[in-house]
Amino acid sequence: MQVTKRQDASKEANPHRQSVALLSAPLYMGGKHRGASMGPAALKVAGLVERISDLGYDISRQVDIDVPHSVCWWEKDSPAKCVPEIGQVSLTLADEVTASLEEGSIAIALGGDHSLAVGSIAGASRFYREKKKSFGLIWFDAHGDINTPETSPSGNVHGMGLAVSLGRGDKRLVDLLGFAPKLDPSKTVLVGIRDLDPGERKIIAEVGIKAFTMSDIDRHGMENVMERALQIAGKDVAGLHVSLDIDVMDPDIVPGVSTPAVGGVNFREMRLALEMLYISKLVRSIDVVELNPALDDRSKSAHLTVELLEHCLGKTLL
Ligand SMILES: [Mn+2]
Repeated sequence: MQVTKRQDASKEANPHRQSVALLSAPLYMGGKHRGASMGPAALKVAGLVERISDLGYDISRQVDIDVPHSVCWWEKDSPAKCVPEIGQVSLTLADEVTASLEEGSIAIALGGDHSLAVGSIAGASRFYREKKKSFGLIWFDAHGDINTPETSPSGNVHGMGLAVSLGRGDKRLVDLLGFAPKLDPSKTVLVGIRDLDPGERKIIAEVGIKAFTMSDIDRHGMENVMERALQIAGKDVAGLHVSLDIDVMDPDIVPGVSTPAVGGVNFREMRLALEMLYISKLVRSIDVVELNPALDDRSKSAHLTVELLEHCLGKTLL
């Protein structure tokens, strides 16, 4: 696995400024659309690095994790696809996330499909575990991503990342870094779900995580939902991991995703949610996943995603 790094010397010049690590992991084997591998490049073309710098952050590291470009096949011994390849990328990403958190940077993992969360959450979990501290997770998604190889209709690992992180699924991913589970279910929250597989409903009930559906957002408003999400995931924690699957938003505004689901979050709701996360001062690591530039409309989704990420990092309207 090749990793290229560009260290930014400005951190030494401004030791008290907050820094951000940008970790590109162009995973595509977690789903059926190879275009997801172009996500990190499209976010950078849309001005991601410049916009984060303009907010006053130093970019402590930019890492491009090498993802194999051979197409993997179903294995006879597992209904989950491409597990060895995803596991290898996950290990590299986990190391980068842990190292970024150790140096005090906000770790931002740029996908790529949502199988990326297996590695990023593992890396974050190891960081808190070694410090004997706890952390919470807020996972924005149209889908549950809580399938196991047995319940998944497709075998696609991008629909299994939350289950893996909670200790369920293919052992090669569940046991990454030698410990499991990576998450405390009592501090794990799903927001925005509206498209679940039958097996996922059962698993959500069994593991006891909190799930806010689109109906909850419609009934109570995003502000209320996020207040409750922060009460759960942010209670007595040293930090929060935010896993943002951009398909949580409505495909009318974010068409560049592999698995669109109608009836999603609008731009103002998403901006509010991310502003509230910034105000909490708890966010230490972020995934931005499932942008598929091949399906986008003139980079509309990429630009909107960069704008939202800015709000998660402190951009204000006034
Ligand atoms: Mn997802």
